[in-house]
Amino acid sequence: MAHNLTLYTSGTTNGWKASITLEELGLAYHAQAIDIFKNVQKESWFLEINPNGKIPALKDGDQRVFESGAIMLYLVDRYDKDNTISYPHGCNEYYEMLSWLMFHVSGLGPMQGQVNHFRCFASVRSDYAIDRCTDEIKRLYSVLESRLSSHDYLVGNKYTIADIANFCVVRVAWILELNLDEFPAVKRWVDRIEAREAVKIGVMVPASAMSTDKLVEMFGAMKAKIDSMQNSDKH
Ligand SMILES: N[C@@H](CCC(=O)N[C@@H](CS)C(=O)NCC(=O)O)C(=O)O
Repeated sequence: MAHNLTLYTSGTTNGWKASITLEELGLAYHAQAIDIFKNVQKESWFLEINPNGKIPALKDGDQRVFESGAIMLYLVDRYDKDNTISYPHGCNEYYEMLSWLMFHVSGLGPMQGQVNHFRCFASVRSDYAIDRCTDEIKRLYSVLESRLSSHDYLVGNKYTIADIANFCVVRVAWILELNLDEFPAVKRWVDRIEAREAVKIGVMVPASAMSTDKLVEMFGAMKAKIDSMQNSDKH
């Protein structure tokens, strides 16, 4: 099928969901790096593509698609005719796949974003906020654990976009100091997905994406800064 794909992205969990999906489908695309630290995603030309002012965003010819979950669904609807990483519309597994995708986009993804914020980016230290979000994240990981302890993948026994979406945040659980040894089935699933060629390439998109070693260093420094602050919670 003819296409003209540009992915606007940076090397973050949400960006990886789109780049891994494109790589898994073997699609040719142009990756345009967006420097979110310079707020390029809030510029008017970008808001024409994603009115929500966040990466990732996709253009396919005249079609724009924003929100990582919508981008993944668009790509498999249009280009995964053999259902290599998806299920056909209407079957039971299709709705199971949607369920795990929504679990991610409305629960795990945003909650991990909140822990990241309070643990690394906040200008004050709030142990209450960190603990509250971390408890919820642990609960969500235990939901994944219970599913993956009896299945290799989240839906049926096939790797799909539901796995890609959830994997992209779980692979950086170390940012939150979550020990995946507490979730052994999740850990095996992360290792299984991390070993895929398309995943190895997708997590290094765009070309400016940082390696895991660099990310560990950067987040380590941010966490040390928060640790050095006094807890600001009022008692
Ligand atoms: N719900 C959005 C979240 C996207 C998102 O939060 N992107 C972050 C990078 S991971 C971003 O663009 N941050 C910069 C900003 O919020 O201005 C999605 O799933 O695509």
